[in-house]
This record gives sequence, C-alpha cells and structure tokens, in this order.
Amino acid sequence: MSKNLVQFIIEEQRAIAGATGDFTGLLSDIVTACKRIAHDVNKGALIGVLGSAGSENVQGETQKKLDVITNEIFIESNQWGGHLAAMASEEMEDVYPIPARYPKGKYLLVFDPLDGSSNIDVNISVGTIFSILRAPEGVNNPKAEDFLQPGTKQVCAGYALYGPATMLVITTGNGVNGFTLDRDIGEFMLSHPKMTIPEDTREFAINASNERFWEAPVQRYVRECIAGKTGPRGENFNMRWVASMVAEVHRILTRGGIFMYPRDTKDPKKAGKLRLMYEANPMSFIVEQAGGMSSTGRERIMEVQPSDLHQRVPVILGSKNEVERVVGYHLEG
Ligand code: P6P
Repeated sequence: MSKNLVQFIIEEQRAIAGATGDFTGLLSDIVTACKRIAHDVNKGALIGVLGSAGSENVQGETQKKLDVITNEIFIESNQWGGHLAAMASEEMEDVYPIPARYPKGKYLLVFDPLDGSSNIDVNISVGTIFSILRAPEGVNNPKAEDFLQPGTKQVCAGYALYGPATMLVITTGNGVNGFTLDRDIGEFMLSHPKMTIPEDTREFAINASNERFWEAPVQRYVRECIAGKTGPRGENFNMRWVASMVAEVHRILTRGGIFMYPRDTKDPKKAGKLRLMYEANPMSFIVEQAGGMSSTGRERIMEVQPSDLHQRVPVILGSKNEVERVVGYHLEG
C-alpha cells in the first residue's frame, strides 16, 4: 500500500539531523485544513458557500464567501498546535499573531487559502498555496518585517488542488511529491513521487487579453509562439489559460509548459498581478525543485528581497529552456 503524506514526511524528517517532529506536526495541521477546504469546495452550493461575501480583501478584490471561510479554516487548524510564531494570508492585511492561549513555535506560515476563487462559482478548479518560513531567532511576536525573507529561505512549499481529484503537492527542498486524497479513508496518499518538469515544451499559458500592456520581450515571445511552424520557432504551440495558478502549475508539473503573468502597464503602480510571498515564492520553490525555472524576467523570483507582505511580482515559470528564452529576450531589451 502507498504511503500517506504524514508517514512520507516523518520518514523524510528522519533523514534530517535535529528534526524535532515540530515540522511534521505543522504539516499535519496544514493537511487537515486542506481536507476541510476540500470538503467545503466539493459541497459548494449544497452548503451555501458560493457567491460573494460582500466584502473586499486587502488587495481591493471582492471576497467570495469561500475566501473568508477557507482563511478561517487555515487559522483554526494551525493556530493551536504550538508550531507557529505567526501567520499571514492574502485575505488579511496584517500578520495574524498566535493567541496567548496557545503555545508558540518556530515557524511562520504564509498562505493564499483559496487561489483562483473567481472560478469557484463556475465550478473550475481552485487551490490553496502555502509557504513555511522560520521565525527569526528570538522573535516571539513576529511582525510583517519578520516574514520578509527571500524565497530561498522557505523550509517547505505546497499547494492543494481542488480538481477532479483533490491533490496535495509539496517540497521540503528534496524534490517534489504529489499526493491524492482518498476520500474513503480521508488520507492524502502518495500518487506522484518525484515530479519533474520537462525542460522543453510547446504549450504556453498567459492571459492574452493583456497583450497590449505587456513589455516587448513578452510580446515577442508570445508572437513567436503564435507564428508557429512558419515563424522563427519553426514549431506549432498550444495555449492554455485556466485563470487559476494552482491548476496551471500542476499542469506544468505534470506535462511541462510555461506560465506567464508578466509585468504589464495596465496599472503601472503594480509590478504584476501575482503576490510574491504566498503565490510566486511557494510555486517557484516547487517548480525549481522539479527541475524548472522561475523568474521575474529580470531576476530569479526566489532571490527577490521582499519589501512588503503583499507585494506583487511578474511571474514567468515552468520548463527551463522556455523560461531561459524569455529571460534572454529581456536581457536583449
Ligand atoms: P486573470 C487568481 O485570481 C490569480 O491570482 C491566479 O490564480 C491566476 O493565474 C490569475 O490570478 C488570473 O488572473 O487576470 O486572468 O483573471
């Protein structure tokens, strides 16, 4: 019988000197949160969780009921275990301190509880993205600046994909492994060991309606893909756009591809749409651990020094050779 996720992590942790089991306990609580979210997402209209919450998040985006519900699930499932010093979320402006009634731990958890939630009312796959950092030594009440660590400092990154199957994909820096939820026993079972991204691809993902706002290197890359066999690439390409980053990244992990949400001039104040701390960094950790590449177009995303908890970055990630090509076009200017 294949391993469940917690058994897999415990066996991995044994290989790490000094592992105290604290991390395994935290991951187990995150897994519980994802199982609870999978239940609510799967029941949807039957339990009245679809539609707008009638509120806005810190991003100024209208919150869906499930955005609020899933954020609360993550807090309830993770605040009590004694593994965390604090949490931060796309749905909360400030850091969430661990209540005094609970013990604190050495990790920081930052997450997007329901990414792609604009798809939830039309029954298209959505996901949860999370990233685990270490709290700075001796910091008992972490503030936002204590979260502002580059992606290279992540201890773990993962996503849950609420699709035809519910999956959880994680990395702790030792490759990428995928687990499928067996609803009969309520366990995520190892189903996709050692996931790797093919270095080449003929499939790109971008929201083409923004074409006129892109920078020239991205316009050039996409134009060449669309030109196909008669163009400079001499190959035909396919395009996908789910508008759910978790679904796009999972497709790329499974069969290759390049995903781009580049800088665009639609809103010059925004460096891109996707958020560094709880979308770009965790997905970049996973993609790099699977042999792919992740860049802003001008620098490795995991080396960006964060300046704000909710800052945005341009994202170009996926099959190594295609991301390298796009980065090369940026260097040519
Ligand atoms: P657009 C979802 O809102 C999200 O943050 C990502 O999951 C997704 O890739 C992107 O935004 C979709 O953006 O502009 O196509 O709706």
